Amino acid sequence: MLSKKMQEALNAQINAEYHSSYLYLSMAAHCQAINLEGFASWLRIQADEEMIHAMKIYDFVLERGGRVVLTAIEAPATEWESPLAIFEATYAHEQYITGRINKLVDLAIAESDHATNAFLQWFVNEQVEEESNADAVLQRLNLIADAPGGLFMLNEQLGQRPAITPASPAE
Ligand code: OFO
Repeated sequence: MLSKKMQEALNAQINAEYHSSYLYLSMAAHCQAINLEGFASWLRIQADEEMIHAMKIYDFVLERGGRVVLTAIEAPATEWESPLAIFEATYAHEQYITGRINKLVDLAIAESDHATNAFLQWFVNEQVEEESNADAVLQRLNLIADAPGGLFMLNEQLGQRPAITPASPAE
């Protein structure tokens, strides 16, 4: 059984994951509008991943006999100055999410909620990958600077990110 405080914190994280999804989908729409289809595809897949993160927590709350309470999702930005600005924002956002996950782990430990702590370790590891993925694109954009040929090639590469399966009930 989840404590009331843990349940509220996990519900807030469901919202944060959906906000992440909304943010990346907004970035994808922006990239589509400026004909960077590879960037758009990468970001759209990222948006799908975030929904899977949200649903993992949703299923965990239910499995622990908790109550899922969905709340309004904050509207994301809709315009960015450049692809570099998009990936600076992406990297900063993933660092923010890592901070949130760490606070959830701190709470689980403080409450001796070992099951939630164990569950959250998946997210701890996932955040290493999430930050690394965003940083890898950011570093390439920094290398490219203003060279359009480099941007074209990166756009092609990002377009090859494989799609993932949509969120489904807990496995
Ligand atoms: Fe991008 O990891 Fe979830 O939010």
